[in-house]
Amino acid sequence: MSFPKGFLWGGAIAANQSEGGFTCGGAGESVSDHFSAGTRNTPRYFHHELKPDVCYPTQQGIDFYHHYPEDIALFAKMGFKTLRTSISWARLFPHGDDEVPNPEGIEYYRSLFTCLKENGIEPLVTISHYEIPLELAKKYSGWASRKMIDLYLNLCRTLFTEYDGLVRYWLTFNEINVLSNGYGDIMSAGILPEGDCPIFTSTADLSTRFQALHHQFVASARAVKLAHEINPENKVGCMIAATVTYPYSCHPKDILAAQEAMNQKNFLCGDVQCRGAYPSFALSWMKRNGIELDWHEEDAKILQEGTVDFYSFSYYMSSCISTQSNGEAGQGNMSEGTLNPHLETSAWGWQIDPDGLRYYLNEAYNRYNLPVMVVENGLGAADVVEENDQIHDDYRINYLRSHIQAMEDAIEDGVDLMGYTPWGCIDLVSLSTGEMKKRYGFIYVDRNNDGSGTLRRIPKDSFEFYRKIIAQNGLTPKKADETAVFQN
Ligand code: BGP
Repeated sequence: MSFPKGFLWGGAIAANQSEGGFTCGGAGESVSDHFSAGTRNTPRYFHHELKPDVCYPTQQGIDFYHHYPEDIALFAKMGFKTLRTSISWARLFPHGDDEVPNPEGIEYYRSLFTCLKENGIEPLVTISHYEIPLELAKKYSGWASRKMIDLYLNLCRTLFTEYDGLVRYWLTFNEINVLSNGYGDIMSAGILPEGDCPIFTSTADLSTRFQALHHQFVASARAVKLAHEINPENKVGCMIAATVTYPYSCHPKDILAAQEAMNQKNFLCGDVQCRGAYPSFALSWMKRNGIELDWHEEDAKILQEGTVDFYSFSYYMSSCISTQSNGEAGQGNMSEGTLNPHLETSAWGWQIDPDGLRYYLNEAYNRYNLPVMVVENGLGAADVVEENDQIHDDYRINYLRSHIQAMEDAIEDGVDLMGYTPWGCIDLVSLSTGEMKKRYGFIYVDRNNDGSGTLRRIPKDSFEFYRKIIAQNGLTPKKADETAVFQN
């Protein structure tokens, strides 16, 4: 069994981590433009006012804003069929609530999407990827306000009409479950803390956070409906951060804890977006926690009518849950838990688990019966540029190979998998740490944590590995001379 014909092989990036072009061409500021640089052990901060001596890596990213033709040419060389990228809302609507969009922003994305199409690459566009206009966060407290729904719909209408015929695949919100999981107040909801604080801080109370999530659900459902009305060919997906949680032991209490975590962390959002209603475990949990959502009369119908066309998710790692407090704590950007003694851990503390990908693909497909797409996956590692611009990233090749094998196995299990876009196909700024040093790419970008560097692009060994995978549509080598790279 191998990958279906027409499988969408590609890569993923996001505007806030790659684009740069801070305030260029009339763009406004995003909340993420105010995230300082951090490290694995020092948190990134949100600063209300920019400080002169602080590096804000989002503002420069990898300067994809100016380099995209060169970068797209490299993606085409690898044979990409799709590129997942996102738009910066503040580039299109500098204040977030402007009556008309910024023409320079509109033309920028038109050229970007046209360039992709000319290179035979289908754009897959995330409408909101940790990128909220700063003014909306300040003025309305972001998604805490219902007002955001109409503003988001205004953005969507602009996108669906301006880029009709250029873009067919859309994702409404990146990792929408970061709000239910308690990490997304600032970066996903734009609910700003009173003072400066680490970007993953949750300052909103539970009711405010779940109200913001509810607003995003309603906005997403309306966007799906609108996309279909404007062009029935449009395909719109949800995007969930797959938070694979295993029971640490066979103690029945651990099994129950893992089930609850899987429900709460993954299926709550997936059920609303794929099935069109809150699952009963979520309603019951909210009741127990005193959360009373402000529902408008039409919300239930909107959710029901705006279910997504496909289910997409990010997957990096798994973790365990224990009720017996006998394990060691794990790390991750948006998941934690107990360390799994059977797995290896990346240099940034994330546990590498290709079987977890197969497991989650089966869970998601069997639950929703919708086509599934893995829109983020990869290994963050520090690469070394050796003599003659050689970058031997066999650790990354091994990671990719094992996860591609897991996808092949899931297809054999019966999963309808439509595509794979590994994260950070070109090096970019890390979301959790703000570092450049934590690299995911097939293409190295000469840029350092402090913002220095020439921005030169250099293909790594994984570039050729992935080119071959795409050329032969999967792992199984078709020709004898293509086997070498598989024996690393
Ligand atoms: C996901 C985000 C991405 C990306 C990725 C890797 O949660 O959607 O934006 O950054 O994680 O995380 P990091 O950059 O922290 O290594």
